[in-house]
Amino acid sequence: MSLADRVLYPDFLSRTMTADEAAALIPAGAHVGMSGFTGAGYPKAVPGALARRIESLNAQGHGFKIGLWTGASTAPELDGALAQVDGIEMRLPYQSDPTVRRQINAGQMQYVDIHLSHVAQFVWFGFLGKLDVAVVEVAGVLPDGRLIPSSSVGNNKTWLDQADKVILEVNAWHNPQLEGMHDIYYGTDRPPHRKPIPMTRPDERIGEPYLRCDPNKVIAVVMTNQPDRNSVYAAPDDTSNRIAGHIIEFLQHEVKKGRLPKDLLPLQSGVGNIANAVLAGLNNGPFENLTAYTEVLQDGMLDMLRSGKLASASATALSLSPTAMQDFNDRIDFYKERIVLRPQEISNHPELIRRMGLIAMNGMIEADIYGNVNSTHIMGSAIMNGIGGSGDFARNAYLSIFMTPSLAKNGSISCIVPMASHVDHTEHDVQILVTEQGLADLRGHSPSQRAEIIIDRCAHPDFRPALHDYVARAKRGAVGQHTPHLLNEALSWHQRYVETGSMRAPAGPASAA
Ligand code: 0RQ
Repeated sequence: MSLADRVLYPDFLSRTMTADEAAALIPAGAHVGMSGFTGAGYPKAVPGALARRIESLNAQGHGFKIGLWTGASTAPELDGALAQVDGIEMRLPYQSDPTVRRQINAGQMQYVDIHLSHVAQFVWFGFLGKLDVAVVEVAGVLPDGRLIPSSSVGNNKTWLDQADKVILEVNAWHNPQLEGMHDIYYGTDRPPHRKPIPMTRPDERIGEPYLRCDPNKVIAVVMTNQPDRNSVYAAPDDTSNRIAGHIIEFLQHEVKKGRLPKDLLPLQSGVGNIANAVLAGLNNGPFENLTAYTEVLQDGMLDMLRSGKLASASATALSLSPTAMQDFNDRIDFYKERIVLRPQEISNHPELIRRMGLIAMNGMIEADIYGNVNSTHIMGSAIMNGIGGSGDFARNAYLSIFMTPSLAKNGSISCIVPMASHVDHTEHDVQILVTEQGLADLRGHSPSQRAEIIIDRCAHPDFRPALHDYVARAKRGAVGQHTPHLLNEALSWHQRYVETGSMRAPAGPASAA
């Protein structure tokens, strides 16, 4: 497929150039907003060209870096390439690239980890400074200059609107039939001019299928033909199957109690293998006619759409394995009737999440005995990925569920600890915790009641005695009985892991001291 087939706006043809020529237009120190969300829809050529330019300029002693803003995580060709040449001064929001992670944790890169629903509005508010350049991948350009989004929408509407200059990557790899799948809402505003967002159902369309862009701002159009990074999902293992089983049993119980309708409420499902396994469980489970209002659409959701268990899905990005991507392309007419891709300020909007009453299911690193959840940090200090959309959903959902295996790192770590070493979701935002051991329903329980439930239902049996022992001693030694802690011991399990490589006490499982 030639450039002329994809770029129908005649003026842009004279602005087409190579990725190297386009990258040369990005100045040092610029804030650059790039497209991309969980490995979908990121620019494939300009970031690599920019990385080559940075490498050669830095070899001449120039110290060239940019501030990099995206939708969420991208791919080795973007985050990886720029980080490898030490080209990122500051990164936001969610990332999952190993080189970026290493540089952040080495103190070489600043990382601003904000809720995904906040990013666009923080830019409109001017909280993050000026956006200089947008580099956005699209599937095509209409004769009037409007843009057909590709496999993610993320913050693209905001980047195109707010940036001084725009570089477009037109990726011919994307199925042209993506046209019409997106719903870009232009009714947002800044306070005090905000109006209610007119959506009450996940499958509702409230905007238009195209991205608007002032053609005068477009300084370069680069043609590419490269696949998205694509995710790889492990087949569900025994642990994730058991987690899925506990969640399905719980949802059935809620239906029986009349607290959920038979077709549940819209599902939000986070990233990773466990989330995907829960979707596989739901696909084989008893519920019919489900809907999803989520951030990323992973393989499990595609399976559920195909089986008919899921009637429709709203997201901001695809996050599919190569096999699922092939299936998506093969049956795009079928999926187009059932999938809507929206800007992330809409997919993650607290107003809509609260209104529609989502069932939010997200992964975590650890939880403490009182229900505080750490989604982002290892041993209190090292970033894993970022908070992503988990906070948008957890705080505002109808039901907020967090899940993890009870053990990590071959059993040397308990994912249920006396005190979380970092808190992303406070006990006030967390209603249900699940591990392969069981499910803790924390609703309506005080902190000390929660501690008993979480330890007995979720902690691994190896660590339960030490956790109970900690609570018992904390009740005797703490200054108050509401949330008893022994301040000099609360993080001792983490300290022991840092010192010895295990939270287990030398003589057995773990003791709290
Ligand atoms: O380490 O990579 O060295 O093997 O953490 O753990 O078990 O592979 O879990 O892939 O499901 O990710 C919270 C990170 C879970 C994810 C998190 C180690 C473990 C492994 C990863 P290795 P797993 P998952 C919407 C929702 C935040 C964003 C979010 C996440 C690595 O779910 O990023 O929810 N969430 N967004 O060994 C030390 C522990 C540990 C531990 C696990 N207690 N202590 N290390 N690990 N538990 C989507 C978006 O926002 C885009």
